Amino acid sequence: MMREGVLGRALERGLVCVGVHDLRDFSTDRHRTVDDVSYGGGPGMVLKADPFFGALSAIRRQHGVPDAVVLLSPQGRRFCHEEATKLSRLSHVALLCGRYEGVDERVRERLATDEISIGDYVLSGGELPAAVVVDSVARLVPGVVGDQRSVAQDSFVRGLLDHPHFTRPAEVESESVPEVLVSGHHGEIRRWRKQEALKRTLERRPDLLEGAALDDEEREILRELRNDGTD
Ligand code: 9D3
Repeated sequence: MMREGVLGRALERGLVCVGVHDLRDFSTDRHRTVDDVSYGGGPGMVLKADPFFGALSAIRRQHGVPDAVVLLSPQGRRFCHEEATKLSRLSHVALLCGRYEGVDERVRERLATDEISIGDYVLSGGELPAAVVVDSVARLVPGVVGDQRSVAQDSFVRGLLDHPHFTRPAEVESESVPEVLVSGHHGEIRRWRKQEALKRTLERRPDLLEGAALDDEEREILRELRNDGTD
């Protein structure tokens, strides 16, 4: 997955580097066991601490001490763009993935510097969340995304959802492109996009508006949208 697209090109160009380590390679028995029953009983297996300590030692030996060791877990704080930005400024981040019912608490206590969840839904392990973190962080590394304007315009940077996008042909299934976009009036186009972005954000993600950095025009449009019908 990571070898495709923007991240794939970044890996090829050496702008970012991702290493994957199999915990089983750091197990200490001939069955390559990485899990065990839970102290205190209960269903489900728990990932043993030892393979994590072994893996981290190998990583430190090969690449030096990481600047952050992030445990992906449902108990972590919610991953967000700001978090991605912080991680993108570090040169070496280790991501620890859990499986089964959980990870031995000593991993959290002794190895992790951060604990992150990607959202309130249950996955079967931390590997997909780790890939999500890698993708979002890599995009923020200078040079990875060709046009830095795309990065700057991203919804969660601005605190607004995107406006609608259209490309050719002008008509699809009898649906035509909004007139304003083909009018050539750049001022009107800018205002329309702001209005659509604000409309969507107000409807779908009003929580984002709390932290949004709005300009004067956007604040005025928002006032209009909120008053719609009342004056
Ligand atoms: C029964 C309690 N569950 C915890 C909420 C058990 C459990 C569910 C899923 C234990 C581990 C997992 C595996 N998930 C992850 O490791 C995980 C995860 C996720 O499931 N959702 C969102 N983000 C993440 S980051 C790591």
